[in-house]
Amino acid sequence: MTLKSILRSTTYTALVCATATLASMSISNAEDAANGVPVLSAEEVSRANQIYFERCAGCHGVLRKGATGKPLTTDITREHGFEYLRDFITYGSPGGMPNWGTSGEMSAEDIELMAKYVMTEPAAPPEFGMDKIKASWKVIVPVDQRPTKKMNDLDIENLFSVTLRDSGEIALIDGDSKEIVTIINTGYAVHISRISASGRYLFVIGRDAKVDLIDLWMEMPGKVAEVKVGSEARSVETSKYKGWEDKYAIAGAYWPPQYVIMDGETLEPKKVVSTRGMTYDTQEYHPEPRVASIVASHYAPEFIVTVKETGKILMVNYEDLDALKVTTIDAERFLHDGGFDSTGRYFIVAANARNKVAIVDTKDSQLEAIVETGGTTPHPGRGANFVHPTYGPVWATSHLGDEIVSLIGTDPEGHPDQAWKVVQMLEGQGGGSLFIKTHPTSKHLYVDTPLNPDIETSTSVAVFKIDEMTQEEPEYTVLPIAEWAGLTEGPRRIVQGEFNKAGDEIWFSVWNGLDQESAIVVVDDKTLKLKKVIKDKRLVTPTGKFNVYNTQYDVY
Ligand code: DHE
Repeated sequence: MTLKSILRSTTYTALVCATATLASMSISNAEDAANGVPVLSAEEVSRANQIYFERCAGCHGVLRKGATGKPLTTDITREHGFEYLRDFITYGSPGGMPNWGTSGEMSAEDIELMAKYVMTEPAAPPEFGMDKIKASWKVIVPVDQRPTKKMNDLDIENLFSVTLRDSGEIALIDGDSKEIVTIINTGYAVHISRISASGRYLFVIGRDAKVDLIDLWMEMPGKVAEVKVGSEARSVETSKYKGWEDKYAIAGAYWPPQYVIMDGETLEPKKVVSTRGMTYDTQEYHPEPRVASIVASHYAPEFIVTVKETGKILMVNYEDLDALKVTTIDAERFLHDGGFDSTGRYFIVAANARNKVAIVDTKDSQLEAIVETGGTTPHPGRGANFVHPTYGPVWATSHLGDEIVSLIGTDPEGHPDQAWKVVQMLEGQGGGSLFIKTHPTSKHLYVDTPLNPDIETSTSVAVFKIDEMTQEEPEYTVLPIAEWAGLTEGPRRIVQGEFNKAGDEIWFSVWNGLDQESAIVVVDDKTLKLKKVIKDKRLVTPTGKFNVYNTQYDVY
C-alpha cells in the first residue's frame, strides 16, 4: 500500500483538496514572483498541502501561527529564505524539529517544495459545523442489536489497542499470548485510543477527526459507530464520573478549533463548542486555538479540555448540555499533553513551548500551580507517577528539546515542601523524547527518545532505577530495542512504552517507515531483558499502545 493510495482512500483528502483550492487562489503569481516569493503550480500546492497536513500542521498550526513548532508566517519564512528553510527541514534541530531529510522520511525534492510552500501565504480550510458532523455520523450496529454480555473469551483488561499510524488502522493485541486478535480500519493517521469507564467501549481518533467506537464485547470486537468532529483532530475521551459512566464522549479538534460532545454509546453528536477567542495573557483574539489533551474528571461530571494557543483549561460540566457550565482557568499557552497524578485528583499538562506544566485541581476546579520544568519543551504523554525514595510521590516528564527528565512533587498533604516543585532533574540520553513511563508495581522509569537525530539514541530507550534516585547523578541503562527486534533498516524509532495490566512487562513500538518492517518489543520489567518480539506484516507503523485496564483507570 502506498502513501498516495491511503490518502486517496480517506476523507482526509477533503481537507487537503479544499485547502489546495484556496491556497492556489491565494498565490497571486505575478505579484509574488516579483517579490521573490516562490510560485507553485496547482499540482505542487496540492502535494505540499498534503505533506503540510501530514507532517507539519500538528506542531506549526494550520494557519502557521506556531505552537510546539515555531511560527511559519510569511514575514518570518521569507526573511529566512529558501536555503535556510530547506536545510532546517533536512537536518532538524536539537529543539525537536525532526530531521525529515537525513532520516529518509522526506525526499530532497519534497523538502525543496516545502521550503518554497511555507514562503507562500497559508489558507484557512472550511468550517465543520453540526450539519457536517451529523452528516458524517453512522451507527453501524444499533445499541439494541449489540450483545448484552461479553461474547468472547478475550481477557479484555489486558488487551492492547495499538495505533497503526500510516495504515489508518488499529491492532487489538492480546496481552497474554501477544497474538493479534483483529485489525480494525479506523481513520487517517490514527492517533490515540481511550477506553470507556466500564471498559467495554474503545474510542479511537485519527488526524482526519474521525472517531470510531469499538465494542469489545462482540464475538469479534468491531466498529459500532463513527463520526467526524472536524477535519483535523487529536484527542478523545469518555465520561468517567460516578453515575455517568459510558454516557458521553468528547473529541477535541485542531481544525476547526472546537470540541464536540457525543452520546457515549452511539456517537450521536450533541453539542459543538468553538474554542476560538482571546489568549489568556495578552487577551488578543486567536483564530486557531486548538484542542489538545482532554481528560475525564473523577471528582465531578466534567471533562477537562486544554486549549493550546489561548492557554486556557476548560472544565466542561456535562450535566446539562443545554445549559453548559464551563469553568475557564487561565493557565499557560501552548498546552499539549498531560495526565493525572497518582491519586487522579490533579491534572498536570505541559505548556510545552513555554517550558512549563500547569496543574489543575479537579476536585476544587482551580489552578493549583504553574511549574517551570527546568528543561526545554516538556512532552510527558500522560507522564509517569511513582514514589521517590526521598521526595515521596512525584510525577515525571521528559523533554523534546533536551535530555532533562524532571520530577515534580505531587503530594501537598504528605510532602508540602516538595509539592508542585521540581525536586530532581535526571539526565537522560538526549532530546527528542516523547514519552516516559512507569507502573505502580515497577521499580523502573523508562524514557524514550524517538525524535533524537542520533540513530543510536532514537532506536533505544533509557531506564532509571527508582531506588537509585537518591544519588546525585543517577545513571541509566540503555536498552537497544531496535537491535533486539532484529531490524537493521529504516529509522526504527522506539516510541511510547506501555505496561501490561499486571505491570510486569513494558511494550515498545519499533516505528519504521510505511514500506519497512516494524515491530513491538516486550521487555521484562524486573530483569530488563527481552521477553518477546511481535512481528507481523500487518503491524504497519505501530506507535501508541493503550492497555485497556491502564487506560481505563488512568494507571501510568
Ligand atoms: Fe501525539 C498524545 C498531539 C504527533 C503519538 N498527541 C497526544 C495528545 C495531543 C497530541 C494533543 C494528547 C491527547 C490526549 O491525551 O487527549 N501529536 C500531537 C501533535 O499535535 C503532534 C505533535 C503533531 C501531529 O502532526 O500530530 C503529534 N503523536 C504524534 C506523533 O507523531 C506520534 C509520536 C505518533 C503517532 O501515532 O501519531 C504521536 N500522541 C501520540 C501518543 C499519544 C499522543 C501515543 C498518547 C500518549 C499516551 O500515553 O496517552
